[in-house]
Amino acid sequence: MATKILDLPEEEYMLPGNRACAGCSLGIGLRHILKALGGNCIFAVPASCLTVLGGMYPTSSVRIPWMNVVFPSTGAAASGLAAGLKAIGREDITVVAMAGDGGTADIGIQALSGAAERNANFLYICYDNEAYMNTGTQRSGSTPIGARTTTTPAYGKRQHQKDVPKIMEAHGIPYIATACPSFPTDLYDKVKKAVGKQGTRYMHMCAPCPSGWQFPAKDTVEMGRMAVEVGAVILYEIEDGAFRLTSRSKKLAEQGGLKALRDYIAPQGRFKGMEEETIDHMQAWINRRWQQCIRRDAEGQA
Ligand SMILES: Cc1ncc(C[n+]2csc(CCOP(=O)(O)OP(=O)(O)O)c2C)c(N)n1
Ligand code: SF4
Ligand SMILES: [Mg+2]
Repeated sequence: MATKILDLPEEEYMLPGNRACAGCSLGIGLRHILKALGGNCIFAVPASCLTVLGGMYPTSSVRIPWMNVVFPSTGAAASGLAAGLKAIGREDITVVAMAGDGGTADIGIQALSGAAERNANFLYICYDNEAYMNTGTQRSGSTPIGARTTTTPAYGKRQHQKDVPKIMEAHGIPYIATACPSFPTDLYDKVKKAVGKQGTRYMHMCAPCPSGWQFPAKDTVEMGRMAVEVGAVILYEIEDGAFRLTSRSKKLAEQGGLKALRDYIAPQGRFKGMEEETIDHMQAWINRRWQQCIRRDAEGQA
């Protein structure tokens, strides 16, 4: 049964205060991920906004063991941690690799793919703020079409996002899920489920970024909600090959479909001046993915 907000554990593994920007969704996401892990974990984190949030030695904003690793190495570093824990008989501790979209979709994909092919025993969480934010908002493989970044300044990015969960699915790993901090109990339940499994588990968490997406810091939760309601982010899980829509995405599928993409684009400065043709391309891309997901959800339940 799905967890309700009042059922979440009161124990906190994040300390008050961290170095992320005001309104960063990353802290909301990490807080619920750590609640689901119950503190029994070790993190491997490459260079990113998450490193900044975690704190600079000797200060830290989390109450868990945390290893900062080389940017392209996260999958390899987590594989090593898992092998080490196995050697000392401590497989009860969950190894969590947590990296940004640049560190996952582009620079870390080789180490991640190799680890997933070996079915190395860790949970990998990509938080997707849709650009290289920590170094000043450069485009990544996960930046959406039409978004302006410092490396796509004129017309915005010309390509669609790379579908990393789909790439991970091709590895035949036991668990894949998408999530968004604006739906914290869905995120919590998925991490809990992933922790109960062995082998490589992959989660892809949307991470609205007020600084890079250019919206007011107070609107972070609403921006994540809208991302799901227009279908820019679709909430699902694939458990041992079976696909299932979850949470708000499941409700949208049952109750009349997605909202208009323009409601999501208009409040974000990164999409300012986006050409009509590009909006149509993005809408068509979303519609195609949404129809695929609805079909797969129906098949998964047949
Ligand atoms: C090998 C290497 N290349 C580049 C960098 C510089 N660098 C540090 S953080 C970062 C951006 C990371 O982007 P992403 O993974 O999306 O995480 P975010 O900053 O968006 O949270 C880059 C390019 C580095 N530390 N190491
Ligand atoms: S740049 Fe974006 S993702 Fe990074 S800390 Fe700031 S709000 Fe968070
Ligand atoms: Mg990023």
